[in-house]
Amino acid sequence: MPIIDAKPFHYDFSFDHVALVCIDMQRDFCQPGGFAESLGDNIKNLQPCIPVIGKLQEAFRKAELPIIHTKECHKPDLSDLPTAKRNRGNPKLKIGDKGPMGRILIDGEPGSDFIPECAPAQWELVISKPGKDTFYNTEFDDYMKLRKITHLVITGVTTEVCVQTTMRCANDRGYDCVLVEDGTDSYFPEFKAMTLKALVAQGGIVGWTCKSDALLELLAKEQPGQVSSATSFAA
Ligand code: C5J
Repeated sequence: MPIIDAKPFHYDFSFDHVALVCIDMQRDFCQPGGFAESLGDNIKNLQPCIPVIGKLQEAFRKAELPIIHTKECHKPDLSDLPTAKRNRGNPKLKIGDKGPMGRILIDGEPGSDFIPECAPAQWELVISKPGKDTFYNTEFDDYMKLRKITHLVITGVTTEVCVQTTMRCANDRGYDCVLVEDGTDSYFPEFKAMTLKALVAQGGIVGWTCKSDALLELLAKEQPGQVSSATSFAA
């Protein structure tokens, strides 16, 4: 049983039942001219986690372990976009408006696509989600159950919004989640710090946090093909 150093205590899992989840590594959140900038957020604060997530993806792929990518986006006709969400914060450009990277947070537009450093491989599962919670109105839970995934290694942006929401909702559904501390970022570093603390408080009330090195060192010992092919997402 693989075990890694984590907070509030060690995290153990089986390679047959674990997946890497990469949340919303999209141009609209991480690059200039997207949704984040239209809300006045400083995208510089999201840059540190990008190479870390890239390394974790490489290691999970090499070990033939599943990776799931989410993207927060809406249908072009906005039928899955609540008016309250569209108007919240009175941004310069609202969801669905045309910006420098196409229509803001609309599925299929360049801005809603993944940044190249963290892009999915062709065979990896991509979940388009209309909310902050990856389970809301998506097939995520069905896929995880079908593949008997019980342990989620969570990365992505932003820590206290889609990442935290997804981890809490996963915890309520019985998943054991570890959030990678250097594999997540927020526009507000103080929110990131508080979220990391809150998740592991009270004996891991929501789950665990760990450093990427702990996972990378473990995975470096794994040879491709040693782990079960039952978790492969190849079509
Ligand atoms: C936000 C997200 N921050 N992916 N979305 O609106 O956290």
